[in-house]
Amino acid sequence: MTLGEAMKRGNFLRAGAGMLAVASIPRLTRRALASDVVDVTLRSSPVGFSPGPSLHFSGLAYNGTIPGPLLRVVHGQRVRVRYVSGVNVPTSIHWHGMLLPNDMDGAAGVTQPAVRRGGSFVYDFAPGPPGTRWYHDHAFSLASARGLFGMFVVEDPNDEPADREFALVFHDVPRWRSMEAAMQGVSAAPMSDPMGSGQSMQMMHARMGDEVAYAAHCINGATYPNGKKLAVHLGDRVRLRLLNASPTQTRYVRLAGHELVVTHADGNPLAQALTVDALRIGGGERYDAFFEVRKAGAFLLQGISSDPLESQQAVMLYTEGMENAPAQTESPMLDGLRLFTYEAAGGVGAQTKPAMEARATYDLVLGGGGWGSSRWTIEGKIWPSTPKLRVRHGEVVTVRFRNTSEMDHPMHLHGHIFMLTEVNEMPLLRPLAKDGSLVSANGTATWRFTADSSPGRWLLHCHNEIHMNDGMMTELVYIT
Ligand SMILES: [Cu+2]
Repeated sequence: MTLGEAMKRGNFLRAGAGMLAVASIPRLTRRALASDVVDVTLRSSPVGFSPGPSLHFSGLAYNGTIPGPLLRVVHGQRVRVRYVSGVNVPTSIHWHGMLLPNDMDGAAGVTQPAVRRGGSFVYDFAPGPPGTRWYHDHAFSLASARGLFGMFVVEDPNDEPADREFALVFHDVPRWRSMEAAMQGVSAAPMSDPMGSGQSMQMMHARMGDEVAYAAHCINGATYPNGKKLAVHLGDRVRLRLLNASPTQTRYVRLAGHELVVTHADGNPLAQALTVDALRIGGGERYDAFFEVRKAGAFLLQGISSDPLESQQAVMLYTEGMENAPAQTESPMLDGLRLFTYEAAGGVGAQTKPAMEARATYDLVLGGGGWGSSRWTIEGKIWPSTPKLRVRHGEVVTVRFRNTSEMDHPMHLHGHIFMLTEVNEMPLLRPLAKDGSLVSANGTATWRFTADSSPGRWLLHCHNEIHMNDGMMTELVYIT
């Protein structure tokens, strides 16, 4: 039986669902043919979600699991995903970070009608480019915040092999009342960034009103120590695929006792790998990081934040025989650590500064979000009144964001990979290929890309669910 046949017979999804509990990804055979079509059915339904004892929530799930099944193909294969809705809210599936035909993008009300309960939609495309991508609901009903998301790995046949590979989805369970309050700008939840992340106390107060409080922080559907422990061997070179699927929060992640070599940002290879102690992962972002198991023991891969519940967001790795050893942990502070930032990965240097973009095609001011305000704006407007970005096919487009608000915005562009060329007035020596980037509070960011995707309407929005639903969204429109 070929891999394609195995997948067609349904082993693909069973393997995917199993791997979520296990997190480990077995390597696929290389015999897969480019002509293979992987058939997948995703069914959404309400579920009781229990990431740990005495933690019970009502959520929405693809195929009964939160996160949804890990989808994995070899680059060159096609997928045909039949989505069937079993939930009462409008839904759709967006394939985040993929370059695909516009009508497959899954933006409800923009590229397709929303799918209603009992209805279905078939997504048929060749997943790419290779790398760590993901999929989630995109119908503006907050359904992704309730559990409709999963990782999608497009395996790159040219990647250097790892001894072991783990797919880890960081996700959070919001307190719904605080989510609703945040939509109105009157939430009392505090900011959760850890000490040393560069956010001042002053900002902590300024930001109150739009932060969301969380009832649980999870990795792959479980809180620590209820998740599956991950077995590694001394000397292993381990690849981590990390996704921050949080509706609103930036995640800081650290592996106790080890440094991480970051190789990919949003699934795309970095020009130069970066060795760090901790990663900063904005909402919707993915990072691939390698580490070498240098000593026997048990150690935690942990989310770091000032939220007291953040200790739930950890998973234990252990070498042979150390499964029940006390796990090594690290302090929840970032002070003095080498942190993955765009500036660190892309390099900033006064001497060899490349010329700043002479003139951006589009200058976009991000604003809004005052106390009691339910408006997050682009150029002072909220969706759908925001100014559209009109581009011609083949045109090189630069978009410069200036954030005048007190919160970071993880801005995301559908259907394109852009180069992040400037951050906070500093040009990057090695621009980063990404599909989203944090535009920091009162900071700037510049994207450059060629408008060579399939013609149509491509959304550009903040990936913070509150901000997107409160209006911080526009679109890129191809004109002829
Ligand atoms: Cu935002």
